[in-house]
Amino acid sequence: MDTKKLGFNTKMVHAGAPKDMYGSAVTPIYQTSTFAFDSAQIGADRFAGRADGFIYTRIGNPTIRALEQNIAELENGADGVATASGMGAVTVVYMALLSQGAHLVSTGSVYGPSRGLIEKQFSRFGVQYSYVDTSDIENVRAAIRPNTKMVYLESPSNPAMLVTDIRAVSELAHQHGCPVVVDNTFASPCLQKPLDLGADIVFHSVTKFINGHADVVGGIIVAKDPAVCKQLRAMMVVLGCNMDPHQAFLVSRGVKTLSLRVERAQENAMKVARWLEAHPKVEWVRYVGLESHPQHELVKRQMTGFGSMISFELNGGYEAGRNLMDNVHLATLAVSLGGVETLIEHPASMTHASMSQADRLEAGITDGLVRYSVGIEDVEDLIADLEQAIAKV
Ligand code: LCS
Repeated sequence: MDTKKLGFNTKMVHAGAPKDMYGSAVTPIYQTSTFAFDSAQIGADRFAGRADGFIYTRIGNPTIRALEQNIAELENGADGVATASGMGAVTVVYMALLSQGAHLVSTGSVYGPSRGLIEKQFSRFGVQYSYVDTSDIENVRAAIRPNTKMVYLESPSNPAMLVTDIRAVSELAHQHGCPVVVDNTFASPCLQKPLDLGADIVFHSVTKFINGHADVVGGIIVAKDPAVCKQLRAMMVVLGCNMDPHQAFLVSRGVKTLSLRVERAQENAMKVARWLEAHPKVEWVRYVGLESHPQHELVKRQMTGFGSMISFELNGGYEAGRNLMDNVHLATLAVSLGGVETLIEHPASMTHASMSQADRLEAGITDGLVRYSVGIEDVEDLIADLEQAIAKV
């Protein structure tokens, strides 16, 4: 069935699913490392790309393929490449596009290890970088150099919740011949489609909203141009950071309820954000759905919903935040995000501890910032949990 013209929810459930010989309703787990060739000629043809068919699971596997094609359709891209983790996806993208002497322009407030990989590892091979506040396009314009080979955006960003105008930055970057890569993890394809906004490559930590059940780590990359998809796949294959069939099976199961989960979680998040904003012990709240968010108008143009990630700081900064995290009972004190369960964490000492304090502050990640990933529980229970914990601070 050609699902490309169907609606998002229909694609979520049906896109990419192959028909198997038994007519199974869901794509089975092809838990095999290798695939038999009917003849030496067929083996040679598959390796040469003259014949379709699977060879070896690091290169491709039907269960993984079903997920790749599903997410490619959800992102309106040519094809997808699944990876062992979100960081695997980041690594494949960097390795495919950056060579010695290349320069990268990126959002300052990105997931800590995405930045650390460039600053601590790729710099060893002569890759240069500028981390700027990409929510102001003038900073991107000023940062682009003749050797800039990639503009890498994370929007909304983790955890400062900065939003970048993907369309405007893509137009600017393309004038300089630079491809634009967007980490769409915080929004999910349900709320934002970077390729439709002009970006060239989009990727996810599927560990988060796409899988949504806090039981899998994984990544996926989707590109607009089929030739770029091939380049990314070739890099994934030689790096050996493929997804596993069992991982892919679980993620495919998660995708089917993506929009249901996202809709419920963002409804909760709006109520939690408004409650926090009105609380006298709360210093500030950053949620893209609040009118007080500096890019709220851009968010309404660029995204079809506000998602469920909230950052806030209590009066009393880090000490108060630590007290809060030690006193919540319903929210789990844990890193990660985007699952059905509510999580709370402290970026400065956890997810973004790899950045220097100066870089964090420049990126809007204060020491007192607490990140709250809202789940699909009853919102009254979440608010009651926060209320009793804040009362103890
Ligand atoms: N991109 C973003 C925006 C992320 O938040 C993460 C993980 C990654 C990429 C990497 O994905 P992974 O390899 O973990 O699948 N973010 C985490 C976080 O904020 N808490 O724990 C992990």
